[in-house]
Amino acid sequence: MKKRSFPKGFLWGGATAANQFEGGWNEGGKGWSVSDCARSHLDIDVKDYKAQNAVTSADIEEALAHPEDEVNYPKRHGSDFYHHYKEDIRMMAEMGFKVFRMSIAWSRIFPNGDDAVPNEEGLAFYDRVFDECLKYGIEPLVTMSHYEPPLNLVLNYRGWYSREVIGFFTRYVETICTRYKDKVKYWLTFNEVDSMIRHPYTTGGLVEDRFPGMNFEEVIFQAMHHQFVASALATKICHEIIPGSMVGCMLTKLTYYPYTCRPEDVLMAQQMMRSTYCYSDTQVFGEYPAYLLSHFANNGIHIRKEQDDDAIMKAYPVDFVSFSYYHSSCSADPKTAPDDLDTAAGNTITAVKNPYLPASDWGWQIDPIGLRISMVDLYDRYRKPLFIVENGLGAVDQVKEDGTIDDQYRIDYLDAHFRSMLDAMELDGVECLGYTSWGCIDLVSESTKQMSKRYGYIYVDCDDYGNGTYKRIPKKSFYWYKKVIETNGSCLFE
Ligand code: BGP
Repeated sequence: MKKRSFPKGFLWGGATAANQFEGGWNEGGKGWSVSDCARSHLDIDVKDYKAQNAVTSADIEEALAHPEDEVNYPKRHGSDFYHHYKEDIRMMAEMGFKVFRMSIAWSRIFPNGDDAVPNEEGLAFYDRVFDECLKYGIEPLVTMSHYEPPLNLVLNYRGWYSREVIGFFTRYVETICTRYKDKVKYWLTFNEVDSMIRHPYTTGGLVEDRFPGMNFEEVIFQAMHHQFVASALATKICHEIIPGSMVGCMLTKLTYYPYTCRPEDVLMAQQMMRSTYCYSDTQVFGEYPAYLLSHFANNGIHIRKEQDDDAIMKAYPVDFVSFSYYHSSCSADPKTAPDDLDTAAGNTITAVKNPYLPASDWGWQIDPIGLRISMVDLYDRYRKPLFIVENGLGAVDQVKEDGTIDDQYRIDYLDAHFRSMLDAMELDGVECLGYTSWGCIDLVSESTKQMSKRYGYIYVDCDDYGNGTYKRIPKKSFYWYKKVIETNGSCLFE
């Protein structure tokens, strides 16, 4: 019997993001980004995402007043990739990575976002990083904006609500595509474009108290519109400057199951799935889906557009659909469901708990079959190649006496998800370009700002307070993933 393996050329790798991994936050000419003001709240329940991610103008003032504080602002140091990039990329090459997903910190290139000229030191840093990758035959997969808008755009333009930010973004995109046209061919525009609705500050640079008396949902959708236009223009620019380049959108794949077969719960699950699909629909089909327009009409949301916006969005849709998948969730119609249903945490969401699934230490419900369901759904919906750019298990890892780290639980999670991924490709006909494990090297959690929520194949000696040597230690999963890549997945079926 033919041994199962992934298609030839499948892009195995790992994923990071500057705001959580890079560090060097105030070095090399980099300006403040929104994430440099994202304080950790280790005293707040990790499942209370609203509290974890709420940022006010006062919070920003507090952060600005303490540029020396890297304890309460862990994203400022991340895993210090800025000073460890050669070693990190060498270790990725040791695992056999074909692709490395990372983001460029916008404020390292345009420190204030509205600068007339780019910061050469910033451009040179990423030149060195991409050269290291290509030295080992690793393709960079670059996210143009991953929770890193320059803070100045928040303070003086009210973030993506301002139409001018489209121009600042396209200037940034023109700069990085021109500079790296011979080094980077895979690009993503905005990380989890849908997340602006859940954390408008991190994704859109929107601070509610700067919009007094305004309908904040309308503010968010206006900012989202500007990002949709900017994403289409970024796709156009990238294709023009880098022939053969591929540009993807990036979606938080939140997969919901109806809690019961009661039609109300089935409808609820469908509506919840649409609450993220509406953003990828817009970037793939180049127009707002009817149900989002209905939502606008039924909720008095009016989007200001300029004359060419619709034509631009229609003319430059994305080439592939990338997404993050960590867990699945249940949903039930509150009007008919019992009011004592257990809840479960998820990726910046809280949902109804699925009694059939185990959960991670952070309450995210582990569901490898859900990955196959998600891939089939997305491929059937869009008929464009997929790319899984985030998946993994956030867990507490312990360094044993002998200096090793036995993360068999992470191997088990990934093994099951890889099998499911291959089922979707081999049995359901889904086209998937590649897979990059989230946090392939331990980094700062987006939602809780913890280092202790570790995802990596490589451990970083740093705790939730920034204490440590930042030494890198391969975990048991490092050697397992190396074998998976070497055998293109066939070792999973031995
Ligand atoms: C996704 C983000 C990543 C990463 C991931 C894991 O939404 O794109 O940046 O943070 O979630 O979430 P967390 O870091 O909260 O565990």
